[in-house]
Amino acid sequence: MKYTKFFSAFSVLLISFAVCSCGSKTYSLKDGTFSGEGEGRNGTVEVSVTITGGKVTNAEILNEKETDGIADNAKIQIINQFIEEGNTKNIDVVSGATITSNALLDALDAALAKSKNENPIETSYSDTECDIAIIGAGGAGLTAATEAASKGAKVIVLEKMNFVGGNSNFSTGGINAAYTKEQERLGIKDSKEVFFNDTMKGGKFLNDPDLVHKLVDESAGIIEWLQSPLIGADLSDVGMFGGATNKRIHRPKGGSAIGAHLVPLLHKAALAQGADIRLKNKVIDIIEENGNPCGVRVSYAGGEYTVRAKAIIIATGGFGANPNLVVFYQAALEGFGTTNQRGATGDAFPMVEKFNAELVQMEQIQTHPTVVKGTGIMITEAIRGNGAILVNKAGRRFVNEIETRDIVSAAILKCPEKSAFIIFDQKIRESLKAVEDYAKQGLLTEGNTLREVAEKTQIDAVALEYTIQEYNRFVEQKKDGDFGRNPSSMERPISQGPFYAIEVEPAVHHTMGGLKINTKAEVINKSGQSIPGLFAAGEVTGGIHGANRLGGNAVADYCIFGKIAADSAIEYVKSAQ
Ligand code: MEZ
Repeated sequence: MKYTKFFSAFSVLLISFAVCSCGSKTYSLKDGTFSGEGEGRNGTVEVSVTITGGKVTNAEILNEKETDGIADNAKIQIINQFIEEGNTKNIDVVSGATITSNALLDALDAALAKSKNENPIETSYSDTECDIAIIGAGGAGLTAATEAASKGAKVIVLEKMNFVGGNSNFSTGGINAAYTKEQERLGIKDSKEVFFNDTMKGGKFLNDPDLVHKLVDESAGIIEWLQSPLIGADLSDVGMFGGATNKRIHRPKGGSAIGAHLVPLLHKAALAQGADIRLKNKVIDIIEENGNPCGVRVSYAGGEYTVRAKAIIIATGGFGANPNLVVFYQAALEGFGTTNQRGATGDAFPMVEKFNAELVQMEQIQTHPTVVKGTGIMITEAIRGNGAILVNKAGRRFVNEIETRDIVSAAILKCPEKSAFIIFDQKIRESLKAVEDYAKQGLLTEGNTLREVAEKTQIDAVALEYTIQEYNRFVEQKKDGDFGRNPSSMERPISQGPFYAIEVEPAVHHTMGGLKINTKAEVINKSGQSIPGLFAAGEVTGGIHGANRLGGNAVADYCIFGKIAADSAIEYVKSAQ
């Protein structure tokens, strides 16, 4: 009797435990329903996974706040594939929904891990050394990692989030560059001088002119570097953007979003060159020896460890997702939404206090004027550059739509609803592939006629029809009689249905202040000297954009100064040997 009981219990155990190989992890699965969590764009994603007979038989999302559209596709695709395959090994992130996909994969892995018989074999880290430690795997960090590793440096990249790319994942418009081969091929006349002047004017001349000269001088070269076989980017489409005199924003063919194109390429290139990229590894301190930086202290799920490094590059991004810090520096931004990913919290600033690092222009915080009301989803300026207009609820234009972001944002905030509508037609939609992502996310209000769009959005229909008629006349005359808009952004009338509207409002987009650097991307202290072995690039730095960044200059900034930071760090490492 005793033995019978033992054997039946044993056979149940045999049935309900099975071995599942999940990537590098090996699980023995136990029957039951297990929950797991991952961090998504808007908060925690919680899933449950049911194991029956040692196999995954069901998976469900219990809680999540991710946006609709592409995120929904990602959810359905990933859950279905997971149920089919029983693990996350071969599941790719869904393009355009990287953060949601990673959150879901993390949550599924966490649930699977709970059903395991033995601990999954997690990567564990211990004290180590390298030539260059890079803090942050956003655009600047990945660029620096690719450059440094391609030149033979031993590079470790520490990223606190569960995904690479940071805010660069969401960059849509493109990368500014002047006097490029692509402009020449397309017959666009531009010059470094005009690019410099546009950037300084856009920044209200608060920009550091040396840094702007560097940005402009290196811009054509960075396009070639990004297009080289090392990265393999497509930047063949050149468009018009706010505050620019000439068409100079470079983007993939057809005007698709640059972030979704460039981030995976940079990630792949950095890995191919041998950079060691560690996700969910948060730098909690920069350590010092004789008063100089000599490494970083890192915290991860398994504990803490130290990476001693000959040089350190700070590429932690801005602080647009830290409302307390935003309001501390700009009280007027209380209550504003943000386009930023959750990790953009300005973690580096307290870590560099002990080195007396200088912070500049922290109060210069940019709002992006066209962010879908109540979400953080930015609608690229490129759509206005390609011909869309802005109207208020009364159906009237109220600003030169491709003015700089500060001016357009202020004009929208003066509208009674503090929001406005982007209006465009089928031809403009077809001119910019990025719009298809908005359509997939269900962000477009569509009508066969302008009147239908007006009815659906409660815009004054008669006024809207008149506004569009007037605007189309301006397009024909190549002269905006109302607001003096640059004719290069008025190449398409709004005349071919279906017509579209998106309601938008300004939201925090780019924090232009940060660590003071020089043209070698060396971090400067309060006495004006460079801090030995400490470099910085991207949105964590301040001074390049002055009071207002031009659209397309963030990608230029992170690529150019990310690459410079890597080159300077390598030089420093060599000279210190
Ligand atoms: O540089 C940017 O912030 C940018 C290009 C944004 C956009 O409107 O697409």
